[in-house]
Amino acid sequence: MKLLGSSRSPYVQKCRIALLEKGHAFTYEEVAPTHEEVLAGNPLGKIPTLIREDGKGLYDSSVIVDYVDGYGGKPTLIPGDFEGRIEMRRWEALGDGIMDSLVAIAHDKRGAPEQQRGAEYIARFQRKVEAGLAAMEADLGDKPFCFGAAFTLADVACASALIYLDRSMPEMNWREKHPVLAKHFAKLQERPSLKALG
Ligand SMILES: N[C@@H](CCC(=O)N[C@@H](CS)C(=O)NCC(=O)O)C(=O)O
Repeated sequence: MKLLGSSRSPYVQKCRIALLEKGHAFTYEEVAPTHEEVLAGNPLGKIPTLIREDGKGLYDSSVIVDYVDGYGGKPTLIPGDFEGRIEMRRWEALGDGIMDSLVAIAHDKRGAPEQQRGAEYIARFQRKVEAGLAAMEADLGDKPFCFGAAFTLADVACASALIYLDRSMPEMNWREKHPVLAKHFAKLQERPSLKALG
């Protein structure tokens, strides 16, 4: 299978972590959302787009992670039981929501001055990031992983959000306020999948 995307996109990094953790053979191509292969595989013209072995295109990151997990191999990212699956999806929504807020902030800051929506707009999304991190910190508690006793999609979601947070808002200094999360992230960063992202 082939993953199309850019390492600047947190949703792409999320899929790369899932693929690397599962150990599936895949190629990765750095392309823009406007690339013809993306448009051929995804009518919405977005990255990440996954091209399956049979040529079918898959999107978005949530569906790609589901596919990658169901394709076989270990670790199991999405537990089969109802409560476990719902918890996974909630963690994923939390991670995606933090990334969505950071993307909104980054887009606004990059825009032309006359298009920028200003301090109150940025502060609104910053509050979502803060609240999302606080929820992650509380949910993690004293557990060895975000959900249960093993690495799952919850940890993929947590890691991809924190990688992008460090990249897009290094000035935020979130580790002081969220020491439990900081410790867990440091542990996740030692995993070969995260190291392989470069
Ligand atoms: N919810 C989607 C978000 C994907 C997304 O917004 N990707 C951005 C890059 S970070 C993109 O391709 N934007 C191009 C566009 O919307 O035209 C996912 O989880 O895959």
